[in-house]
Amino acid sequence: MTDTAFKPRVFSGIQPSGGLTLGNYLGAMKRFVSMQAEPFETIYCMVDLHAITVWQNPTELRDNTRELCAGFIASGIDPEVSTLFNQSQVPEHTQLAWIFNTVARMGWLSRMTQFKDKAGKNKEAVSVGLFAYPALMAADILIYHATHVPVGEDQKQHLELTRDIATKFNHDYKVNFFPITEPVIEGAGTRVMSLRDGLKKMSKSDPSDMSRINLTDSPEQINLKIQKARTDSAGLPSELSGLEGRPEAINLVNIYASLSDISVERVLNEVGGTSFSEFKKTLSELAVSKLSPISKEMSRLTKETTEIDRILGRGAERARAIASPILKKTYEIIGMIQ
Ligand code: AQP
Repeated sequence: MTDTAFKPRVFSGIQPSGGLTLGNYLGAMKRFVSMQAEPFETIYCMVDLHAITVWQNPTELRDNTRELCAGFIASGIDPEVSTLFNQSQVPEHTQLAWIFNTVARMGWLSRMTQFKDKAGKNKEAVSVGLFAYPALMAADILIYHATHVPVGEDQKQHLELTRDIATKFNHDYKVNFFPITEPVIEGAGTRVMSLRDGLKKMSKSDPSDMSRINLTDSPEQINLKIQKARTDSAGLPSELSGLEGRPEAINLVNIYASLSDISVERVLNEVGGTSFSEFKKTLSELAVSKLSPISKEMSRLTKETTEIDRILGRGAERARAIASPILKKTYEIIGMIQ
């Protein structure tokens, strides 16, 4: 249930940790664009401080941040309407994160599956930042008193932790200061899977480039990746029940539904009975028609570095105007002399 004591405000972020994938686009970006309307105020961030929880080459980080900003705008985020900025220009994020490091419990963070997946067997060697990542994410959201956070399915657990941190802070200091944020995880695009393995998330860090569609891929590359996408030997069913236990088939149908803004049921209604090779051809055409204009615009804007930096600087000023009084009030609640 939405916390009605707070003004409807959307926050979400993406790491500038390498090229954007179709997963980022359908699970995040496309949905960010659709929330850019009344009653919401929208704040979107390039979370560069999250990206450095694993090693980033400085030149690439700078380029990736600008490319990501171009990707936001090319996908339809209007920097005049939404506040668009990079995290490290707004120090209030890390200031509140420190406070949340004292609110979150070790046990809570130890249960985060993303940490377990990323650290693997190497827990002793990963950065402290990778472990504390969800406390910074909670600060990113709550420093704006955001009420809604559109994310992909993979971020659900981090959002629950954000709610736990807000609840504990409000309880410990006997206030109703931080909203209990609502995750917005809806539609067919919230869990886009690898094109090579229907049980694995499509991810920018997957070693196989054939596993994902990048927003910078050419029409030929998109076409090739979809043609080579793993499928099973049965054809497409007309009913949802026919997709059970077929992760690769579900994935392609979900991608089609999300790209064309129709329900999975309607997709099956239209394509049920056809072969995968036919369906892949239609899906390729759809993907190219939706992604190519974004890709072209993104590559044009990426070269406009002065303009991108100006947009990010202006966005950071707007973000700080909201974040700064919330941080000041947080310090007051805690008992810090300012
Ligand atoms: N495959 C996906 N399906 C749906 N949504 C996805 N998102 C990411 N992958 C998928 C959503 O994109 C937003 C930003 O994610 P991120 O780049 O900040 O981090 P991530 O989730 O760790 O993405 P990657 O591609 O897997 O990055 P790496 O490989 O660097 O770890 C989030 O809302 C996420 O849910």
